[in-house]
Amino acid sequence: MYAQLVKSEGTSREDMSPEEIAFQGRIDRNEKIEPKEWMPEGYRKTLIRQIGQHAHSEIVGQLPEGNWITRAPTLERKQILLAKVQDEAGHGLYLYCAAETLGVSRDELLERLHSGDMKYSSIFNYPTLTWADMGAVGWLVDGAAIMNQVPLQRTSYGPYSRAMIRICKEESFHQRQGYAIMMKMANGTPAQKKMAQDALNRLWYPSLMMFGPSDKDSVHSAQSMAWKIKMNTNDELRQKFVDQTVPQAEYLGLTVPDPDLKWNEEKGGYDFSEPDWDEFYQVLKGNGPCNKERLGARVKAWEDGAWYRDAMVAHAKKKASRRPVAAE
Ligand code: FAQ
Repeated sequence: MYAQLVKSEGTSREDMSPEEIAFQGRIDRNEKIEPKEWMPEGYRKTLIRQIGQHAHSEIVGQLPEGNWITRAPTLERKQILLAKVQDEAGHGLYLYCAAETLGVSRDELLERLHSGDMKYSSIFNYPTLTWADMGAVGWLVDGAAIMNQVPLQRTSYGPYSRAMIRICKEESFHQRQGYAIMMKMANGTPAQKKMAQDALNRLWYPSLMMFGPSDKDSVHSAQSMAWKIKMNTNDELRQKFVDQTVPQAEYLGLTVPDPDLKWNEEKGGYDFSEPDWDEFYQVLKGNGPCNKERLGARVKAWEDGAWYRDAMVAHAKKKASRRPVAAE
């Protein structure tokens, strides 16, 4: 399996240095790699890319739901949504900390997000138009996030895998709160049920895109799986997500917007239509429905907070200069 994986990336065991071979041995034995230990430069860079993008996704991911905090239908729903959005901020912070252990600063990661050099998940470039979208985001988006993140609890980099353990616990609560909203809407008035169906129609394919391009087009999967930075391919996780979610949609009495969706007895899973990959790549290029708005909101928040960061640094410097020097 390993030889087959690295072949597609053009690296073979013969091209590896003794350190790289020893490192791969540790990965193959499921040992965790810790921050100060030797690692190949490519491993470090891939982790910074993936963990950094994951952190940015959690932070930008607050915006579509933040949009509904002031319009939640009841006080209870408002409290739950506030807690969920705050959790996403916390996830972003754990993940930035994990990335920092690889020698990149948080300022640099944010600078790269704001300049468009680093990505965040495509899903957050879609709008949340009705309250039912709060249900669909929790159910589908957090559901897809968990499907991807549960295996990442076993990822080879220690700080990332430990961050994932806590994050997954919170994401499970998020997924359930989303499904609870969908149950309420789907069993409510005909107008509410229609809103729930509309949210599913709009968010189904963008949720499938969260798993990344199909395996044949995934540029990083082979090497990332050899290094156990990724534990599954994009298509494997997408299939598992569809198999888990379709019965949940049926229970709600809603229809997945895919005329070709069909149970395949032989493979023990659903056959389903691929998302529109042209749309996916357009969103990645910055041309999705909300890319400009989302990035604009993050850049504005950064710029508006400059005075506060400056004040904190000035205060810390002043305090340090007043610290008494220890007597000789
Ligand atoms: N969006 O070769 P691959 C959440 C890029 S957390 C944007 O397959 P890879 C919580 C990819 O970066 C959601 N870009 O890449 C929440 C690469 O471009 P690059 C985030 C995407 O890394 C819920 C290129 O395409 N989760 O939702 C996407 O091996 C609710 C080629 O792709 C994570 O980040 C995409 N969907 O596999 C928050 C989990 N897919 O970098 C608020 C960790 C691919 O070369 C509310 N990440 N690209 O320029 C991963 O597992 C992987 O990075 C994948 C992509 C699976 C996302």
